[in-house]
Amino acid sequence: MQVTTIPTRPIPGQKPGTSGLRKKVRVFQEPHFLENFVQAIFDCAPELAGGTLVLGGDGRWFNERAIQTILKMAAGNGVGRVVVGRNGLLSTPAASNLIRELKAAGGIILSASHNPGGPEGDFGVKFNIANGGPAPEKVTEAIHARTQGITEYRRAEVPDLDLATLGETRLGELTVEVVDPVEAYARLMQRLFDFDAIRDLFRSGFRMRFDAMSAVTGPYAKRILEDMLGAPEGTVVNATPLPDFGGHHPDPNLVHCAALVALMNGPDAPDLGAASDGDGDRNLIHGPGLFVAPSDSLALLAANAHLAPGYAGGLKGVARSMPTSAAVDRVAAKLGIPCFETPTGWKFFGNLLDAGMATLCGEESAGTGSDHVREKDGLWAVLLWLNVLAKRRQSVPEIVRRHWAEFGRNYYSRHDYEALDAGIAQALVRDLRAKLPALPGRRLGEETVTLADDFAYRDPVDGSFSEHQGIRIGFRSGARVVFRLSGTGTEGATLRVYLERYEPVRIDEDTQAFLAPLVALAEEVAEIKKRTGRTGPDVIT
Ligand code: VG1
Ligand code: CO
Repeated sequence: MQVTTIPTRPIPGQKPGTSGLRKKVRVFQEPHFLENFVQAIFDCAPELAGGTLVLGGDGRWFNERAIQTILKMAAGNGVGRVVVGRNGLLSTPAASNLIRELKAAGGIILSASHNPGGPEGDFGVKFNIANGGPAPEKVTEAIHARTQGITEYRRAEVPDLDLATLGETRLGELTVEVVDPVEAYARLMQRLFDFDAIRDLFRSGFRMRFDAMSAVTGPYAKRILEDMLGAPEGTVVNATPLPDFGGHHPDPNLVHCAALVALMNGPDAPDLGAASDGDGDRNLIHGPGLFVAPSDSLALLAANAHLAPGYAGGLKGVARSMPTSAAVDRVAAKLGIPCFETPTGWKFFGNLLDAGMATLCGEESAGTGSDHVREKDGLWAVLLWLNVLAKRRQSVPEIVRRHWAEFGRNYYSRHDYEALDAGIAQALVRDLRAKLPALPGRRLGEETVTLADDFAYRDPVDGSFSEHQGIRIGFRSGARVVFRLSGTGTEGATLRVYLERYEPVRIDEDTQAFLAPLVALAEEVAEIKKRTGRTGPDVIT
């Protein structure tokens, strides 16, 4: 096997964001762009040499080409074994599981998650470490630093590999194994959940629709829901992964899941509507006539997890990202377990899970997961819901309303302003930050400010410190507004405004109407419309 060393030069902008490096497909297709970043990963993770690497992606445009390139580079960099999903497919949680089961040194996951795909869409590369989780900031920072000094990369001159056939192939010293992407993951789900009870639920006439959004979860959901759990054929829709996701945003929210949402609010709604995103780590849960906000879903799952065999022993603790609502905090208080508040992005949960300090984690952005892997997991959340429904034999709306009746309701919404001029968005945040010291004690509308800061986090396990993780303005009433710039977009800047207001008794208010006074305060203090010229958010979730 011949290994070539190819001279290259640093390419600016190879800084991983909230979840890996995301760029337009055409940027990744530019000469050396992918290779530089992948070589930087190999240079910063010497444990890959001689070790096992898990490799796969969500099947979007450029997935297979990138996999062929990474295989040649793995051979050129002395990796011992690469385990790759058939046809290059692996959902993010399934990749995390394989890394753990195989005791691999790490994994490379190719995805831009909920971002659109296709030749004009987005692509992404994420490096996961041996615990199965996204590389922590100190690793992603080292990779970025490496990209700025890179001078060459190594590639074995070998032909493309057949990714459609299961089995092993040798590329010089490297062994490549093509595996069924679903098998190990399905076995893991079987260990965690009461499949018999869920099978009985479907047998009793329970109806469900799972929208795979033409993304990676199709094959997983078909195998598990329809083949193993006996849901009728056709329960899973848009089940074939397409390189352009059928032209849609594979983002499971009220805007991009319009057909499912319409069905769930119609006269013939099934008992459960669910969906997942491009790479299978997010989930949407919708009951007949009632959307379950992700922050509420996290709280509900924490309160009911003991009904599933995998969690029958109880939870060690829970964790949520800072902008996620405090609904789960109330459940933790009742259970007498700790609740951690981390910055946005799954990489901050890894240490808590590894240290056995938390069992369940979640984010307001439709991500929920547990210590079974080190990523959020869309289908896992759906199966936990099914397990709870199978045991409680109550409808989704009934379970949610009982929860609110017991704990009160954290009304919650996120307003996104997308593709803003980056300069304007950064100035908005900078000026807002400058105003913070003067805010405490000030009256805004009906509210009095009690907290105004830029969230910083010290990891309780390794002491690492992360600053500028979102501006929080908290009020005496317990309501709050959070502002942060997205770290996953590829066009201009996206401003996210997170709104939350707790109400102990009135649980039937309309969310947007209930939060309207907070929206007005957010405008008063941040001048979003005035500065951006927008009349309102692009996406409300
Ligand atoms: C968004 C979400 C965040 C999530 C991240 C990755 O990040 O807000 O909660 O962890 O996407 O999710 P940001 O920086 O754009 O707000 V996924 O499913 O896109 O990997
Ligand atoms: Co995702």
